[in-house]
Formats: sequence, structure tokens, C-alpha cells
Amino acid sequence: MQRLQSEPVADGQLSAAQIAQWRNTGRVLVKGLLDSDQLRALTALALQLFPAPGAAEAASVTDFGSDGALVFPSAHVLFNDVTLSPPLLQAVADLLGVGVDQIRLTQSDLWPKYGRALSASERDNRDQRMHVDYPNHTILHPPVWQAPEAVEMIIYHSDARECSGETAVVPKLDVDDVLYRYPILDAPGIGELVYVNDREAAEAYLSRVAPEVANFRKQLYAREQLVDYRPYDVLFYRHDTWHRGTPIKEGTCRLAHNVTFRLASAEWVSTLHPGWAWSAYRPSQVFERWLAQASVPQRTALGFPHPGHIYWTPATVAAVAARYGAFGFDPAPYVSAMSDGLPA
Ligand SMILES: O=C(O)CCC(=O)C(=O)O
Ligand SMILES: [Fe+2]
Repeated sequence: MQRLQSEPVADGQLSAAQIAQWRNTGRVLVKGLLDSDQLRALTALALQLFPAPGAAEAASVTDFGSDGALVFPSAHVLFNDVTLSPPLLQAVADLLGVGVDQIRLTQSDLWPKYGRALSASERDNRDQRMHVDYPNHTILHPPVWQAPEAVEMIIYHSDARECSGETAVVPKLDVDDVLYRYPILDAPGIGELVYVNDREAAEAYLSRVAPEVANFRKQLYAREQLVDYRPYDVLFYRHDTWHRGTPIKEGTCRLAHNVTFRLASAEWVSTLHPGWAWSAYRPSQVFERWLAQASVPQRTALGFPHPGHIYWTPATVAAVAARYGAFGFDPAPYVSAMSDGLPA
């Protein structure tokens, strides 16, 4: 099977060719984008937080995510910093062809996937059915291919040579690629088809209830490529990219960090974690502190109004500064671009 290898970024940024690859084929795998010292520290933290392979608790983890253990915003500031690191924000903006102030975070979850010999149920993610991610990220359907509204990524913290479990992706070959017929309905969990995660169970179900769909999907599996990831490679993909998770080698654990951003205008793309404000009131006040010290683009990516936004008036600047001033919030960027708050 074809393996997709990472390509270095140029000067800390995605190259024009890498951007075009994402826009045209639906995926690009890059290396060298993120700060590896910061990521190594995050790997160490994740290894402390999650059960070791073989531990009793590991055996019961059969689906996506860390169950809140490492999601944004985290008490572990390092995790927040990686989620909204400047090269990552810039890469997302470059892929979508917009300014950094036009992107919004909707997902950040770092999670362990453990190797197991058998799938535990139809909902097990051990050997996933081919799918696209849009059904549980947006309440609509992705727009036409040429107008993407979101960027998904996986930052790998493990090595495919040790744990296998490569994400499989189906590149879009050209504008008329039949495997990318629109709308995208050929997967369990869309329309009347019920959600099944396990590949064998899903394909058996589809052969029974929707043989044409099952037949179509054979071509998807035939064309999949395996993402030959190394630590800190980043796979950028989309809500309309065909892909799936494959089995992790028994006795090992793969750490992967899924991060998603949408266009500010695409309000129908859901934030998958509790709303950011829900993290205030923690005794550590870690969210308030993080927000106060974040950069302007980092705050904007959470929906905090950008300097010059009509929200900012002398009254609101003073009020927000009063709320966050104790944590070091500097209102200067919002003051200098302020509207006077009076009707024109
Ligand atoms: O684990 C992977 O490599 C992919 C996971 C995935 O696609 C999903 O859970 O939606
Ligand atoms: Fe997925």
C-alpha cells in the first residue's frame, strides 16, 4: 500500500505547493512546522496523564478522545500554547486563504489510542470504517470542494514504525474524481444510515441495507494511502476528506492531537468542547490567566473580538480590563483601534 511521507515546511511556513496540495487533494503531511522542544514536553505530560499500554484502564478505551483529560482550555498551559501556537495559526490561515483574525478554534484534544487484537464492538475505533468527519463537526454539509471552511489536523506524538496505526487517507485525484462525488453521503451515520465505527461491521451493514454504497466504498479502500507519521509530523486534512484510523500494534499506544479551526463566518461548524467561558470559575483561574496573557491572534481564535471590532468602546474596554487586569491583561491593542461606541 502507498505510504505518505512528511515533507519539510519552508522557513517555518507551509509552502505554496503544500497549500495547493491540501486544497486540491484534501491532505498534506508536513514536518518542522511546530516547536519540537515544546512538543517533547507535551509528549512527556501526556505519557504521565494516560494509562500505560497494558494497564487495566487502557483496555476500556475504545473510542476517540481523551474524555476531557487534554482538551482546550487545559489546566496545562503548555497544551493551550501548542493548540494556538503562532505557526499553527498561520498555517491554518494560509490553507483557508484568509487573515489569522478570520479563524476560530473548534477542537483540540490530545488522546491515546491503544493496540488491541480485536474490536470490542461496532462502535470500536480499532479498525475504522472509511469516513469523512463532517457529520459530527457541522450541522450543515461542507460547501463545494473549492471553498473549504475548516481545517482539521492531527499532530502525531508517536512513530508509525513503533506503533503502526497509520491514519489512512484517500487523496482527491482531480476535479472530477468520482470518489469525491457531491454531496458526500456514502458513509454510516449520514442520512438514514446508522453510525457504525468498526470497518467490518460497517461494510457488512452497508452491503445489507445499501449495496450501491458498499460497492462505491470498495474503491475508497482500494485507493487509501497510509500516513507514515513521525513524531511532530502534522497531517492537515478537511471535513470532506475520506480517511480512517487503522489498528495500532498490540502492546503499544499512539498519541495523537486532533485540532480543528473553522472560518469565523462558518458558525454552523460546532465547537466540540464546552464553551470556553465554561472554564472560568476553576480555583486555579488558569483560563482567565491564560486569556489575559495570550496574544491578540490567540484570543481572536477563541472569538474574543479583534481590535477594531464594534464591540470595543471606552466602556467595554474598561470593563474587560477590569475583569482580566489582575491577570496582566493589556487593553492597549483594543484601545488604539477603538470605535467611540456612539451611533454614527
Ligand atoms: O485515529 C486516526 O488516525 C483517525 C481517527 C479518525 O479519523 C476519527 O476518529 O474520526
Ligand atoms: Fe475521522
